[in-house]
Amino acid sequence: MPYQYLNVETKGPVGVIALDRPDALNALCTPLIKELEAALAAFDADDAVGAVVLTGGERAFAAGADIKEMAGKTYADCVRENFITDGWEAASHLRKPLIAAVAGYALGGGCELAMMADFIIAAETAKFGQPEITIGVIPGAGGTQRLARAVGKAKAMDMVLTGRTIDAHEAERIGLAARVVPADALLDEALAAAARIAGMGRLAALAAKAAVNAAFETTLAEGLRFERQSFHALFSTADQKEGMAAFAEKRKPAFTGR
Ligand code: DAK
Repeated sequence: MPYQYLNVETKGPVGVIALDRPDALNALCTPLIKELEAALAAFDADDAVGAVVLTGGERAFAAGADIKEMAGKTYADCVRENFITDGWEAASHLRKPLIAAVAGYALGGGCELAMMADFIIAAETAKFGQPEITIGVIPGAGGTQRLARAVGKAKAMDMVLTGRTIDAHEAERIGLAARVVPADALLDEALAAAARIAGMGRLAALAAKAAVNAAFETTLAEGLRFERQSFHALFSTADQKEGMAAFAEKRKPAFTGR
């Protein structure tokens, strides 16, 4: 499918989606979000893809939702049209592991989109922020919730109330980014991580993602129960037999995703 605002390709077992609206610093207009939803769904359904990388450009991962598109809306418009809700959660619903590779600005909806990924690899040039308060609103795509869970109340309040932007090293220090890498190594690092994940047993990777996500959605007791059941269930897979046999035989496992 041809995309206007995305570059989409596969590199081996990795699906790569690059936001491509450079004139507007990848501002996330409705048509872009619709395309993103379609591209993510296609990779989720593609058996040859084991993990997905979502990235932007050098100057911006995404500078937020499209302010010019939003500016004239009334409360009634937003409610009646369910404004910028459809499609926005697609990244958080992906079953396969998703890495956000962030260079430049990841602001507002851009930061929120990156946080929907399973982890963020940041270029040294990355700048994260939730500046919505500076334009008279608050984060609307999870910024008050996912950010607070990722970095805790103090840092989340600091960012959401002041709207200040943090750099890549602060993002890593506070737990928003998993790694910081030189800008010219960003895509290679993200692709290598995604390929490594895609090379694991597919069912184990899906289970691992679901189990970690459960930690943010359930009580500890329920999360531990979920983890235990998933762990036990993996003993019904060929990949568990293969992985453990390969370990004992001192060879690399040949996982089949079964
Ligand atoms: N929207 C529209 N256009 C944008 C944009 C944005 N968010 N960010 C940048 N642009 C455009 C600029 O208007 C400019 O376009 P032209 O004037 O050339 O036509 C072009 O990109 C280059 O930007 P600048 O000239 O401003 O470049 P600078 O280097 O001077 O500044 C900047 C870069 C990133 C600091 C600045 O552009 C900026 O402050 N941008 C806005 C950042 C921001 O406030 N972001 C938060 C937006 S609110 C929801 C889902 C999502 C959301 C809410 C609800 N639901 C599911 C309900 C999200 C809300 C938001 O993200």
